[in-house]
Amino acid sequence: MKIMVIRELKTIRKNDVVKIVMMGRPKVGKSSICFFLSNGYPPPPSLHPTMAFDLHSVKLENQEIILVDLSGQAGLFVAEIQEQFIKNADGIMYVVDSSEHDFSPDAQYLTYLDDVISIQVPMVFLANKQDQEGAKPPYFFERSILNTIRRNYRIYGTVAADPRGIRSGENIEKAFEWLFKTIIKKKLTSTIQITR
Ligand SMILES: Nc1nc2c(ncn2[C@@H]2O[C@H](COP(=O)(O)OP(=O)(O)OP(=O)(O)O)[C@@H](O)[C@H]2O)c(=O)[nH]1
Ligand SMILES: [Mg+2]
Repeated sequence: MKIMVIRELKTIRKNDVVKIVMMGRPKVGKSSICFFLSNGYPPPPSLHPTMAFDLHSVKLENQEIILVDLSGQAGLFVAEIQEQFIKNADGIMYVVDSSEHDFSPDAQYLTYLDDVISIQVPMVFLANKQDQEGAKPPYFFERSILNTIRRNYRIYGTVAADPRGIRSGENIEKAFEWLFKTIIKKKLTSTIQITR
């Protein structure tokens, strides 16, 4: 019996663009996170709200990754093109503003995700704006809106753009790396061929 892993690994690394979709309500920090990941430093405070979507390219371990930054304005009523991005995603980054009070729209959003995209697709949940007063810690989300999630997920408390410039970038790369590695591992296991 021969397990053809190495050849498959090379194939994945060379040809497959990994597609990650950023989701969440308006102004939670999705574009700031994309900016940080593509540039390595925080964005200027004057970021404009995203219209429909933006695409960013990031390289990690020689692998090209496309970040699809969806506008939060549409909420659950995403246009067809946005839904196509969601359906074709290899991984999801879901972002919340941890200092908000009501997260029921996010719970609704996550249920919608379960309807649209296979639960095999991993998700990283970013409890962003941890620098703000009253920000809920990651375990708050674990106990409230994430306790029914069946997909493989991790949660990170993050700071994309601290106005004081002290904590900007906190946990962003760590969260991204977890998602990337989980996607690659999943791609590998689904392409492993066993021959006799
Ligand atoms: N205090 C604080 N502010 C942040 C953080 N991340 C982003 N912001 C600010 O939040 C505002 C909105 O950020 P965006 O990145 O544009 O949010 P978005 O989710 O892309 O918003 P839409 O495109 O409208 O969906 C900006 O003023 C950012 O500077 C953070 O971690 N802490
Ligand atoms: Mg945006």
